[in-house]
Amino acid sequence: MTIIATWKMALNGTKLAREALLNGAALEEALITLIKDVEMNEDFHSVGYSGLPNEDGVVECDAAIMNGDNLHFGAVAGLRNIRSAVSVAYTLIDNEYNNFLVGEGALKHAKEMGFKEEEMLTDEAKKLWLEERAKKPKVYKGHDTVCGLIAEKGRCIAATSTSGLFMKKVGRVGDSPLVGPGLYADSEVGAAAATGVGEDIIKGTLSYAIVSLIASGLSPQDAATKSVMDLDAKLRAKGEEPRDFSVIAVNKDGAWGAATNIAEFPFIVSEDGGETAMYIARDFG
Ligand code: SD4
Repeated sequence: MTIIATWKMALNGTKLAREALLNGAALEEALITLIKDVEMNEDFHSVGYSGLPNEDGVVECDAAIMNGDNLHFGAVAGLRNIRSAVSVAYTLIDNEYNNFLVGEGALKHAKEMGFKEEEMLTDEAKKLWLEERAKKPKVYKGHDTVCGLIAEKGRCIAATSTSGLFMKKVGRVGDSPLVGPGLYADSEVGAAAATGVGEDIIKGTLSYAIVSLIASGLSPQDAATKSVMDLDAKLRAKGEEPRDFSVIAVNKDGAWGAATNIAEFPFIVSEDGGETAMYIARDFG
């Protein structure tokens, strides 16, 4: 059993997911436990409750979950007033249609499913928004998405959750809820997920690129490194300065990898059911 998740903020959630799996929980339940732990924590300003808001001061969340057994997925984008966007995404996963809901429709569905509407903007996040708004020009700050992958007994699943870029336009959607760029899982191969500037991650369909490379015979580490290097090089070749992107990957046997084009990308792993540990990827490695 391998669990891998992005950023230091996923440490506690990964521990909870590991315990859940060791106690016999389904993979989906364990992964949602991981993501939810970050969504609910008001100390983390880039995911769920207390996320940093859009330019109008409203928290809008994106999330998705994908089951590699049947390629089913559920996703929401621009979801307001609900603490756990990934839990809402999960309610859509086995639909034949309507797997991806946005904005008003996503909120309407969440309420129909019994989720409680709550204010997502904390006093601290509001203070940061007011400070940022007072500055000109507005800038996008570094912003971390929680992504988690689990591979166990021939099953691979992936999930993501984010409040997106601080000061984004109302309705802006990044890569995180998009199957292909933000996450991908295929139990015959492996799974991958990405964090960083969605506009660049989308250009490289990064998570699907990694899973395709694993399918062609690369290890998760080599696939992660190659996909990040290739996208970085491609953007430069086209005259663009690449923004930040980092990825995690796992194959169906539980081998894992991670890569980044920034100085340091911390991520969390629990391998073979063992204790969780933090690692740091650097320089595409
Ligand atoms: C987005 N990819 O909305 C997200 C933000 C993120 O690390 O992951 N930051 O573009």
